[in-house]
Amino acid sequence: MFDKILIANRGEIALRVIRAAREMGIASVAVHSVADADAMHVRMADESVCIGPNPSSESYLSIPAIVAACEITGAQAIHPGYGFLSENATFVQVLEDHGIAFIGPKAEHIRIMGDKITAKETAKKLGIPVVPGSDGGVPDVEAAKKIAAEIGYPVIIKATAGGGGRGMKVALNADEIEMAFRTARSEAKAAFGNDEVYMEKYLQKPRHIEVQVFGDGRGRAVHLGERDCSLQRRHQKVFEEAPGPCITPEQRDRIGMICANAMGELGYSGAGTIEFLFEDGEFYFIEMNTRLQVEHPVTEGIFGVDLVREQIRVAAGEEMEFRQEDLQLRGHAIEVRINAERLPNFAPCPGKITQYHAPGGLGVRIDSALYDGYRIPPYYDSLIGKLIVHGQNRQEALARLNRALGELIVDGVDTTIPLFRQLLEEPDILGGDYSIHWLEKWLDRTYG
Ligand code: MV4
Repeated sequence: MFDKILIANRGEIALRVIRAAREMGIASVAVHSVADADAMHVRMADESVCIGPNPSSESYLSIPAIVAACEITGAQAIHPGYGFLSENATFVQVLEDHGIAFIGPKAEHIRIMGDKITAKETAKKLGIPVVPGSDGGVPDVEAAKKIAAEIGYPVIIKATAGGGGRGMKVALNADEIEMAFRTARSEAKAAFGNDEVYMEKYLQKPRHIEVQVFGDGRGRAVHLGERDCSLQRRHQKVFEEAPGPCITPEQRDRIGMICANAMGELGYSGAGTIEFLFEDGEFYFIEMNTRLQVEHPVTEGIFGVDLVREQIRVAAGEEMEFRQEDLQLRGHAIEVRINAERLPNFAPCPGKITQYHAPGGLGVRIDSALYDGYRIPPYYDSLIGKLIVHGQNRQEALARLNRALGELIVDGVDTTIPLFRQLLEEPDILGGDYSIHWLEKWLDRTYG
């Protein structure tokens, strides 16, 4: 096992990794930008290194600065958290060249899943159900028209290098396809420097269901059920729950085993998430995330496992601590993302925290790097904390969430907390009856 690991991230996820390391008797090294000198992850780690100025491009994204910090402190491995360098195959390769372990998947698997066409081809080969669509890239408008006629309208055109919703265009009928194709291509070129696009049947009212997988890198892999992350605004998740309120135990076992077997065959290592659109009882693969996700605590809640500890174990070459039959789903968990943002536009709202009080009690977890008097810098993501609740069933989890939100105090900046109090009064939310478009429609209705 490692003696010391470096965390190439900041905020709540850096704390999450430091906590797992500490429980394992592993020393932690924090890295930080100038603006983050007073940040909680720096205070909580055993050691810290300033790696550069405020812009992430010169600090949290700087591979040379992070490798240097690792060599200076003697850390044997790096946990990337999410975002930043977590899905950067070049970074993983550089670490390997320097004899530093990466706490995450193999560079090859990050690369495969980073290219959406290759990801989909790979998924299909491994027996994972995919959305009907083009076989690979669509070269021109003529080809787009032909394929759309075959699969039927509406269709969606996506950037190969995209993901997370950027560079997508919908065509409802043949009149719209030329425009959609040209726009998607030029936006893809501008955003990713790669104008390749592919096409899929457009699903009109799906839910976003993602399956948590975990592999030992040597052919054994398990699944830890699904999360429903349909409540999103502009492709940013705001509310996540597990298990999915509309997924039956049979559906869970079936898609879960398909995913686990696929990851075993791939030799996947560590935590991963396979994203599906779910409509009319069918799962359709859209992409795979080769990292630990923001919403991983809801899965930890219902399975009672520590996914970060497991990531560290597997990266150190140890056996996975659980087998599929050990993983028993218990109860229901919900996470809400506390962002420093001002409604109705969700404009980032950095500033000084004048008062912070975290809720507690049975089934309540707060993952946050906030403290009284903390100054949220304007340079990074607006996520300042996550409130995660667990209950014996969905109804209990909802009541507990409402209770915990009532105890939570974050003063000095605007946050998304009031949004969640409002959402918990909506019959559709209480009933679990929502699709990927529900939140944006509700926001339009509520705030105009
Ligand atoms: C789709 C789709 C409908 N049909 N693909 C958006 C993010 C990216 N991960 C995939 N996305 C979508 N792909 C087909 N064939 C609708 C979306 C989509 C969406 C997906 C998940 C969560 C929220 C969303 C909001 C708008 C569109």
